[in-house]
Amino acid sequence: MKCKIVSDSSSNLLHFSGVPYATVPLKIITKEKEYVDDAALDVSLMMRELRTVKGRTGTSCPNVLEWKEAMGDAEAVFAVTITGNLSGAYAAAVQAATELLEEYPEKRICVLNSLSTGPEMQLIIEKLAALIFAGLSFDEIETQIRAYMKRTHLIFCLQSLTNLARNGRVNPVVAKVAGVLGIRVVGVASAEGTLELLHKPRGGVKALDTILDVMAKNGYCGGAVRVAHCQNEVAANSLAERIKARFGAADITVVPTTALCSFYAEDGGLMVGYES
Ligand code: X90
Repeated sequence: MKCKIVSDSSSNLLHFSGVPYATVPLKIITKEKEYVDDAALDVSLMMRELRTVKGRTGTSCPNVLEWKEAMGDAEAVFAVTITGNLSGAYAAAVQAATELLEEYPEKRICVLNSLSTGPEMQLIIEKLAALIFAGLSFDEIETQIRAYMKRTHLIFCLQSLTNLARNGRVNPVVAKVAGVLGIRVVGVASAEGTLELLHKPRGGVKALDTILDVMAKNGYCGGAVRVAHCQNEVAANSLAERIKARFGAADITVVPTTALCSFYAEDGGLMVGYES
């Protein structure tokens, strides 16, 4: 059975080689314009333009048809979505799978709610690719990936919560306190797939140490790490070096965020997916 992986663009992974792969884009919406989170978009230009935009800005998730198109050409599909507690992307993917299976009952489709986003989705996608490559059956892959997802986590450090708060994705009172004081926040994807804010480290270096401490406390001991950064490659690389030095970790990669994660993580934001 030929397996395809489909994810939404919040994975920051618009291309993936070795297995059939596609992303469905989320969109950033302003009064004048819609930015589609695909490979054609210039993310730094979008971020510059958003600074001067007046009025509301928001996002929208892929619809059922978009998921169906991405899933439809494959015999077997694993779809990985952003947390269903902050986005409609998961519900739309489930609906797409239901409709496709009614039309083509011989297909196999498994929709995985990451309860997270960004680099934690990246870890899940990479593991899926390895399981597919190893030639496991669809059911074995599903069992193994669900077990793996219990060992993956997301921690983030953001310099602004403005877009998350304005779009109702984080408690507005908490966001206001952090935002008004211009404070960095370190938080994690909670078990329910929502934002949980943990610390307000003072200074960039302190923030990196806080990330390492939280990872260690949460069972990290040298496994794979995926870092995504919004226009902050210097901090992302410095974080990667610190993780290598402290935990002797070898498998660490750094990528820039694409549009959706850039919009919510904002300039300077770091997102870290890791294994426990
Ligand atoms: O459906 C939509 O319009 C998309 C909504 C996305 C909302 C949240 C995106 C967060 C991106 C921020 C730091 C990580 C948060 C982890 C939460 C589980 C990046």
